[in-house]
Amino acid sequence: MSDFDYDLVLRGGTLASAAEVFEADLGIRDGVIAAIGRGLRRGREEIDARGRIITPGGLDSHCHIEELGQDGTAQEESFASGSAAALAGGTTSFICFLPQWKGHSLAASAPGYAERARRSRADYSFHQIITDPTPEVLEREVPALVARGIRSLKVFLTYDPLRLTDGEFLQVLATARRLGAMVTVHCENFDAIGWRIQALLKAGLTDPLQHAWSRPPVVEREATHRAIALAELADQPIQVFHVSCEEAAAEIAAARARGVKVWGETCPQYVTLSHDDLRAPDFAGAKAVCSPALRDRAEHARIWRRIQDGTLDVVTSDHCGFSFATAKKAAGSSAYGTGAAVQRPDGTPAFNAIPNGVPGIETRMPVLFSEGVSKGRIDLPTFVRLSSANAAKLFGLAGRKGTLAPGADADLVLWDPDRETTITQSRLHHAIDYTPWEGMAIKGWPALTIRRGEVAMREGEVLAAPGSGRFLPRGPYALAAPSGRVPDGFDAAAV
Ligand code: DUC
Ligand code: ZN
Ligand code: ZN
Repeated sequence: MSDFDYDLVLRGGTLASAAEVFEADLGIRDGVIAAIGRGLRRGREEIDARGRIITPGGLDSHCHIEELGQDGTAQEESFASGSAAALAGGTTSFICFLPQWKGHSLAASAPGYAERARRSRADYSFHQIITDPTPEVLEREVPALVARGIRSLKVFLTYDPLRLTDGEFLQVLATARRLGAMVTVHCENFDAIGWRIQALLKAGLTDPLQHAWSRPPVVEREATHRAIALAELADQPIQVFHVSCEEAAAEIAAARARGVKVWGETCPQYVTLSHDDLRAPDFAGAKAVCSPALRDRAEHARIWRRIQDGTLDVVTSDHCGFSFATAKKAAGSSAYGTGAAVQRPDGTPAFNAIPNGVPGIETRMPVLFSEGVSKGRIDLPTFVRLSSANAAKLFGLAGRKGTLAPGADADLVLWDPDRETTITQSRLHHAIDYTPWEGMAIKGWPALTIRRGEVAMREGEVLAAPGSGRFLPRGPYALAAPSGRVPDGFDAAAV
């Protein structure tokens, strides 16, 4: 019999779960939470957590890491660097994307991608992107994938090499319904964006700001409405990715009021960055080019209201890093672009050739904590729901991730809630050469990150080794199940 009841005890911290905030000790054994209570017996190791807020480790359910392009390129952010950044910012697990290249089977797309992921220091799972839903893909490959524990699909309604037609989207929805998988959707109208881009280029309007002009809120609202309507028709639960504006959020709220199983995600960029960032001089606006586009500052308060009323109940990073010098400024090749490079007289690309995406896996939790909790917009349980617990429920990881309960993985963040600091590129661990939050004042910072019972980050130093993260297989779960309501009682997806 060991002298110790626990491998590690966090003593005297303030625990914040998705439901409540209370003071207690937390005991960890074999990588899982073994006990929560006052006056726990001794652990082999002890950490004095007085003055710290302890939350579940973050689950970032939307990030692009080391994606492989059809042209042989890999995104700069590797699994080793991206997961180091995740842990440094309090995120202990993430869900990234298995690509499908159009014209290829799932098996033939991005060969070796799942093996690359084994370099991760954080736990991980995948959403499978579907760009080419052939019968072989839908009837054979996707069921095999679900059997391996990859239980969510991602579809794009825009981007030329990625987008699906409405008919293809319906087929994906029907397949997911049969298999009990969640579908996530990038909602923007492809043709509307293309039409606006051509007109802007013709008018000689080529600055990064015009990226936002090419895809105003109505473009997102229309596609969100359509995605929800088609999901309702097929009776398939969906999550609308990266909601940037009230117009799209209102579509989600209206559908939920009708009982549709639709959820909304947003990202820190949509409550902190704006057109002002796209206007930055010396082409620096390119650093803030992402899709959906950043909106006017007035939109921030509307998105906060939709976070507060629960319409947008997951905050992810949509981390999609492209370095400024080598990719943004040089119109680096990426599926996340909207056109052939038109060079401007100074050699920089027109807005439509700037790869879309911002790096934010490390700053997601601190920005949300600071702007949300420290500024009084949300309470700690809401912070926990937004940063981990709701994503865990939505993607089949409830009970294991995003929770402070015996039996759950001991993924924890010890926050110093009073630490005032500044975000700056030099302190970040990602592989990208800038952060769009450079110079932002933050109150509240992760002092320690614990992943499955091990200290993975202490005061900015990442201790978890590449390869120590684990793949998270996901089984059937209630939120992904259809509602059972189909128009006229005729279940077209079942035929
Ligand atoms: N939006 C981005 O900005 N980047 C990656 C994909 C996306 O939808
Ligand atoms: Zn997207
Ligand atoms: Zn994305």
